[in-house]
Amino acid sequence: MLLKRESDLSKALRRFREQVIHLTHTDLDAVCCDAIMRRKYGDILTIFSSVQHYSSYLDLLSELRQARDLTLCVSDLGGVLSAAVAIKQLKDDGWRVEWRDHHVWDSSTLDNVADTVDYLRVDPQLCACEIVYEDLLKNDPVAREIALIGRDRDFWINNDPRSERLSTVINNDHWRAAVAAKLSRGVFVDADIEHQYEVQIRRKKRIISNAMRRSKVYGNTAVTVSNGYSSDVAALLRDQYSSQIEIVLRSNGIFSIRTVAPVANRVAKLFGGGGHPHAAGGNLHFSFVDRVAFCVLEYRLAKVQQLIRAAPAFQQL
Ligand SMILES: [Mn+2]
Repeated sequence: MLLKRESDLSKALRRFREQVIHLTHTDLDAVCCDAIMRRKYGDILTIFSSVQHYSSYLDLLSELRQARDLTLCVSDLGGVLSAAVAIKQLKDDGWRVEWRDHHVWDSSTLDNVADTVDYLRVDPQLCACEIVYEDLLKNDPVAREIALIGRDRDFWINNDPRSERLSTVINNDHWRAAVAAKLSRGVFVDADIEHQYEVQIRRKKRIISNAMRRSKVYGNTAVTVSNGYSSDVAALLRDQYSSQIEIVLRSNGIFSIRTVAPVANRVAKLFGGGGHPHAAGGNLHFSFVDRVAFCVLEYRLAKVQQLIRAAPAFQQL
């Protein structure tokens, strides 16, 4: 079952007769987590969410007060302290809660969530789908292959051409769910996926070339705007400018940051975000006025300048 909007959640949950609800991220790692969960549990209710947004889904789930035999599996989402309150409510309502992740958690959140959930595993050495594979379907060769594809993309190894194809295809929830379902049946490529890949690749080329055209360099930092494909854009910026820090902004103020030094998650944390040492994301919370000003000022906007200055300051520590 695929959740389309937040408002659909209560309806979907009422209709849902099975047991496992999967709250996960939006990238290929998350889709691979979902595929392995489906392979293990059959029909599950999946919520794909951005890192910035997922605790609002936890709040919603906890407000619905569905006191029946349900298991919430969270994967590929870093812990935030606000999540612990909602999780506590779900636990009080009798839910089972399992959380598998590979982001860097701060220790107080880790302790707090560990005390609340039934099972927690956070291992930054693996990607999330490898943790799910190891925990749930260790002896299953298809699950292993799914996990390897997730790893190939998530750790930017890019040895397996299927991982680039699949991560290109899964740029909306419909395709995330479709690919997860296919992978769960051991289908890694088919005509449907190939066709969607061609469609997406044309769109991707257009978005990336716009992003490169709008890029600027400040010292070691390359910055641009792109509403999508931030990993690809960041990698291209580094290629083109030999930069140490790459910032990819969305027009709503959400940003991705990549750093050569292991400081990306620390910079992102200053702006309400988090992630990995070399790749993280946060939010500059553009107001309406900021958005308008950003169209004119672009990277000279004060909030953007703050971010551009924050990363090199960390790097010199
Ligand atoms: Mn991941």
